[in-house]
Amino acid sequence: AGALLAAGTAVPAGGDPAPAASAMDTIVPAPESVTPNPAADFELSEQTAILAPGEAAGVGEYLAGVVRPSTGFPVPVNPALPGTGDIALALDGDPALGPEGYRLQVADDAVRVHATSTDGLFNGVQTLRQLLPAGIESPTAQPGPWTMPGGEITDKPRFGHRSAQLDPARHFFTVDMVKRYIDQVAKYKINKLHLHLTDDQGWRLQINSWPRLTEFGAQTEVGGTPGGFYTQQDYAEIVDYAASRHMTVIPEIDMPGHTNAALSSYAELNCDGVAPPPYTGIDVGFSSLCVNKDITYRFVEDVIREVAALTPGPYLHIGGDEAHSTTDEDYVAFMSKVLPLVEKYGKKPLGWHEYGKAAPQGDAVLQFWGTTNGDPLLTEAVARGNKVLASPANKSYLDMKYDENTPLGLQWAGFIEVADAYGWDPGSYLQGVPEESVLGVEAPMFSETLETSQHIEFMAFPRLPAIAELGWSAKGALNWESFKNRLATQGPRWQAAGQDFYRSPQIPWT
Ligand code: TNX
Repeated sequence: AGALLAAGTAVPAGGDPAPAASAMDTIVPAPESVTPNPAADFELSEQTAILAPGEAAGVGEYLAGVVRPSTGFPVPVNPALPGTGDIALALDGDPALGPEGYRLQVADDAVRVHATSTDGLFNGVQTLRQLLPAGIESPTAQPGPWTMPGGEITDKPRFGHRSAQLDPARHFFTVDMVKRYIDQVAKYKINKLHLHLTDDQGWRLQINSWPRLTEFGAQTEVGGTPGGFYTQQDYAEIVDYAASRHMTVIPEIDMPGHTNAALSSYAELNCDGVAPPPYTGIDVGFSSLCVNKDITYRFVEDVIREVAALTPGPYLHIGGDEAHSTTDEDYVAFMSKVLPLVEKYGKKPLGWHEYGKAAPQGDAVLQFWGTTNGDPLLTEAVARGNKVLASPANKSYLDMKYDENTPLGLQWAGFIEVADAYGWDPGSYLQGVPEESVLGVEAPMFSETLETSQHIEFMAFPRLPAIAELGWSAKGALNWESFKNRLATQGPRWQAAGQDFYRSPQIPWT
């Protein structure tokens, strides 16, 4: 593996860099099948319109929004008089490609995306934009020409669940920062956004029945700087924006641990009736809801009811991690009361894998965040019929440092360079968890050290695309040599978009 770590290895004997692969071969995540046809290049021009009839119109408008600023072309959607050289999005796809699959054809006279659903069209559009020159990502007009390589791509995901996580609890992120990240990760066909909304350092979602959670419990963050929170309207705006990027929000309310912000807001939630002060450090495992008080469950039910009502997606994440100050017996008693509440309000439970101790029912999902393989909680979960969301901390955690020189991040799960993030197979990595029990993959990013969008981008890119490829591409397509060369072509796209990223020495950046 040493040779893989050297930068710029793709240099043939003559000393010249290898010629850039045709753009058809540079897509991240790798599509299922790619058939280039160099005789059929397409040029997006002043005349190009987008034809997206009926329900496809929303994806058509989205694509127009991507290409108008950089090309400066009008790119009308569904004009009365179609021009020539159009891009057609049609809901006439092959059902064999599944609900998220698509077929993309680039010919000299037209580009066509076929899918059975608007999710599939949206995925096809993400591939389409990667076939255009990097300048297409710019917010301002750039010189063309806007040529796309001819050929055909058929594609569908390996796993239906491919999530990114943000932690606005440790450092608060504004609605605009969340939207910016949604747009950045949608490019890699991420389809779920996990929001870690509560922790010791802050409660970030307004709960009408318990207003002090945000009036008091949201005022600070790690380091003692002012925090912040999402009003219910802000949260709805995030949910809607995510939906417009074909992404489902999974809200996390962490319990019974990671609850100092709630405990400091309401004295009555504490076993001793005394509210602790707000916490602005980065320790974990010291706080717990009071398992033996009735008011705890009135609180939890009120919160679950309000969050469920605001959340169209099927899952509600109840945390459950690092409850080090709760005994196992109390933990199981607590979860046994809380899990039925999640179901009562129409949601499926998702939780960090420790909550397997409470033997949640079959439709519950365990999110594995460990670093050591062979956890019996996972084998027991599989036997009950639970699915597992794979986010091993030493592979998929975007808040780990890349190496000892990384200025941001933590290192409790080790350093994670791009090749480490990419170097595992979610279908076979977890001992005792067969591929059919794997729901998908997640790239979490806890924010003890992350405060700005630039910080988020530096940690997420280029590792998030690595995790996204593991979630999307067929097992047979996972290949580091291929990935690093394709990933290299993303750098100019991020630069054009004004987005930061880590210039990993493992990648032969173009
Ligand atoms: C562990 S991962 C935690 C979080 C921390 C994170 C930092 C998990 C379920 N819990 O509370 O923020 O490490 O990487």
